Amino acid sequence: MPIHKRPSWALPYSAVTPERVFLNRRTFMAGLAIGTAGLCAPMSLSAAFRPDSLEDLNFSPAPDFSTDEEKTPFEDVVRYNNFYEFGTGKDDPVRYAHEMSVDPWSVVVDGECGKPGTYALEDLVKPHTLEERVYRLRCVEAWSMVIPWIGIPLADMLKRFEPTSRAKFVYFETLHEPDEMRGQRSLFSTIDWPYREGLRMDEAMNELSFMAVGLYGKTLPNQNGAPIRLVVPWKYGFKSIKSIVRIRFQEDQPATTWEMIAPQEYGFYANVNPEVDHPRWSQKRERRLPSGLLSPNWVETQKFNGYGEQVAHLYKGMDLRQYY
Ligand SMILES: Nc1nc2c(c(=O)[nH]1)N[C@H]1C(S)=C(S)[C@@H](COP(=O)(O)O)O[C@H]1N2
Ligand SMILES: [Mo]
Repeated sequence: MPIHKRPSWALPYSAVTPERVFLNRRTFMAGLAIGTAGLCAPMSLSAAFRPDSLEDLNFSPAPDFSTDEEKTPFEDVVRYNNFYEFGTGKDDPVRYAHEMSVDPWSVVVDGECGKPGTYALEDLVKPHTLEERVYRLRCVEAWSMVIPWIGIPLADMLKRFEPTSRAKFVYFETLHEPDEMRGQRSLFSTIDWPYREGLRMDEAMNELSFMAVGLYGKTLPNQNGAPIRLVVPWKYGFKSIKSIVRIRFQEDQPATTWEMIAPQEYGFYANVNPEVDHPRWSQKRERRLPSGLLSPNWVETQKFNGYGEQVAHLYKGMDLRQYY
């Protein structure tokens, strides 16, 4: 049996035949699970997560958009996560995200645009060449990672939907599927599901905004937001919404999950900023993973997470203490 099989959109366009376009990933994965039952995942990874089930992607490196800082090891990127749909513990996503089925997957596009509709994942991704971008990810909780993402510039994807001049914001929504997402079944959850995020249109169209479908050369693990998630590297991690099922163009600023929960602590803009502390902790530095008790690996937090050259102009004349 094949060891590596690629989703249709991972192949060069010339290699995509009509049959392959509809290649059923779930059927393939089921076959793989039986075929490799005798192999073990590395002991350091949860039994529920099988990195061998991830599929290789074709991509070209985008060095102009990538940091050459040391990458956070794969094991940390896929084991230490925030994905409240599966629980609030850092290891809940790696343990439970396999309960979410990601194939087939489609995204509803609506609102102020010329090409609304329900798009199959393949149709969103196929027209684009995948890029690899190594970005810093800075969580509002003061830890950070350096992750090699694979995906598509968000602007390139959004332009295909032909946003109208009334589109001032773009809104994103995560899958709402309590049967598959145990955090959504929890009686203690403070989140009004689905998880929601949004960007101002000029932020969405900035060259750094990225729609990721993979990391470390493979399709996204479920715990990292499979099959498609946003990556906005100059903003706190909670803006980088996972497992997206809706994209809506709108005139008004959308309500977003963390702002809805605690507006005095988390704003709509959420730009990384060491000068504006969180009400309950400092944002001046961050633990760069891997980080342990004996070697926490503190580093200085940079304004706009070090991406000021590309994005500072978006906020000219705005008081970043007011618009946090
Ligand atoms: N749907 C959804 N998206 C989400 C979250 C979440 O709980 N649910 N957590 C966010 C937060 S707080 C962070 S720091 C990043 C973490 O991404 P990672 O687990 O891939 O490192 O995902 C963001 N996207
Ligand atoms: Mo975060």
